[in-house]
Amino acid sequence: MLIPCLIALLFIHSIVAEVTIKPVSSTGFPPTQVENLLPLANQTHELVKVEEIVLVSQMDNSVLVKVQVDKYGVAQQVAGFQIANSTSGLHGLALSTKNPGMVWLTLEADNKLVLIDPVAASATAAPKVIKEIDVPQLGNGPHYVGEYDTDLWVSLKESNDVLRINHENPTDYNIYKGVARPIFVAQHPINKMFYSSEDTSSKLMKINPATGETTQIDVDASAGTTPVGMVSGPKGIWFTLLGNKTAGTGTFGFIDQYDNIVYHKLTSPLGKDAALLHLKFDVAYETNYKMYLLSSSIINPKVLDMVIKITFDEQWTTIKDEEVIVIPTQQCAAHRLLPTQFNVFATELTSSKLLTVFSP
Ligand SMILES: *[C@@H]1O[C@H](CO)[C@@H](O)[C@H](O)[C@H]1NC(C)=O
Ligand SMILES: *[C@@H]1O[C@H](CO)[C@@H](O)[C@H](O)[C@H]1NC(C)=O
Ligand SMILES: CC(=O)N[C@H]1CO[C@H](CO)[C@@H](O)[C@@H]1O
Repeated sequence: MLIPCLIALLFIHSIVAEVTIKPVSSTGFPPTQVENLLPLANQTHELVKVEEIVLVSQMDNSVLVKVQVDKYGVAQQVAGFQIANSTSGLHGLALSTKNPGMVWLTLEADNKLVLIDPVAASATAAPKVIKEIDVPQLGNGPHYVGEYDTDLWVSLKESNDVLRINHENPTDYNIYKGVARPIFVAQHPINKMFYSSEDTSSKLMKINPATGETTQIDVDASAGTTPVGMVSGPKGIWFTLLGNKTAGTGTFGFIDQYDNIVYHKLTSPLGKDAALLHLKFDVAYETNYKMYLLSSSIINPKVLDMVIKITFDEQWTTIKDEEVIVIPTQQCAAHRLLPTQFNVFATELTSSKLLTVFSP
């Protein structure tokens, strides 16, 4: 008699239950982070995206990783390819605009610039070499590469120079002498001059390609030290200050068309001491005024590895919002950023991971 009695009780109970359950939409959730594991390497550096493939350079073993990703940057398939020898020092990656879909690489130890077809239709298909350009004599250590019409601009990290070389006619080139050590090169959107961040001397080099004149500009020591990340952006050149081995200053700079520099200091509790290594503007920055900054433990193991999303006012003069996203794997020496329409990627130098941050 007990069992039918219990069933009857349960039945009655479920009829009168007031707890309701229904699906919810995921909008309004905080950003989700997924760390995609890459083939193990000691140094995972730069990245570009071609169609559904993210290409990632691993420098210590000169491996190019192809990561096929979904809309939010979550890996579906991963394959690594030896580029030249394990000692060739694959580092810089840049999309070609003259050859759409093709990608420039730097082989820092082999002193070569290489144009490849990444064969983006398949993650597992090996990339193909289209063109090789030797860095001219006395130049050494091609690090960053960027394509500007028929020219490549390249930082030469070992010889402390910046190289301009015509990729259609490599006998047409200039080497501009800098100081230790040119990392990035970027063209000013208004005055059209080229600038380079020289990290260990805490200077910025300005190059006038028409006259060949170069100028060294000091970073204001009261703002911070060690300029690294540098990109062309709204109204000028934007660059980050990494700080020193013991402190970050959460500061990045803006260079206007007359070389006036404005420093912006983050104010959020985690942002104010960030060690800013790299920066990128959102793909829709012209309408949403957003940029991303990367804080990295690369020279100071005590700082947090973070992606920091900044929103400016419409004049790009005042920071209106700072959103700090702490990277799950700390001490990863976070290295480069790449925003897309649906996510932002970051490479983790020492942990062989490609982070994606997105809002589902
Ligand atoms: C990383 O470097 C160490 C020391 O040089 C080496 O023993 C190890 O094999 C490297 N690991 C990878 C995955 O390349
Ligand atoms: C490192 O940077 C901080 C902040 O700018 C500064 O106070 C400190 O003196 C610097 N340390 C060294 C060793 O230069
Ligand atoms: C030093 C060394 O191992 N060199 C080799 C690098 O790779 C090329 C082919 O990509 C070989 O021809 C070299 O012998």
